[in-house]
Amino acid sequence: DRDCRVDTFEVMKDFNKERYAGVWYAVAKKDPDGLFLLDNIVANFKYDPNDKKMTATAKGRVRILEKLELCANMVGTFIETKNPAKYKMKYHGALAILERGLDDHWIVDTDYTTYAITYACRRRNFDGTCDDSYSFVFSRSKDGLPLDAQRIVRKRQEQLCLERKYRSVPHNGYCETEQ
Ligand code: FEN
Repeated sequence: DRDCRVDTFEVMKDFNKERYAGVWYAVAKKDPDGLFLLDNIVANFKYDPNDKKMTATAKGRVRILEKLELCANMVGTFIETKNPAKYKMKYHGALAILERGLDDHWIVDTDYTTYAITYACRRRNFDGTCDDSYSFVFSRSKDGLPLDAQRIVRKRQEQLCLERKYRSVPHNGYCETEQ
């Protein structure tokens, strides 16, 4: 049977931060409990070869105070662990009202040029399964993923025990104009 204990999830082998750098468009996401980025989510990963550190910025639409919409500019710094594909991500928003925190950030799979799937578990059950997770499917293209990549992603979503939990992430240019 399927094993949904977080520690048994396979992640990307020999993850290469240089090849991962650049722009990724979120095409689908599984939301955590509480506040989150709604749509128009674009991440830009950077790798500094001098300090060998990975950082990222992410934009996405959020709704604050029930009806105010804005484009959240988030900044993440990545702390390495023993597994090169499992990071701790420290993040905060450019505006103080935005959420800040420290999440797991696992690169579950990527081919670097087409797709990536990431996973974060914020809270675990006593049996080692996840009680509050989020996950992104990223594409190098705004237009979504080719069929062969979709097939791989679907398999990974099942392995994360998150099949049918994702929603697609619309891009209508909301966060492309400066606000
Ligand atoms: C990721 C890509 C790599 C960089 C970063 C990423 C994660 C970003 C996260 C953002 C969360 C934003 C929230 C915003 C917020 C993985 C995409 C950094 C996890 C939750 C509100 C909504 C309503 C309100 C206040 C704040 O703060 N939203 O009243």
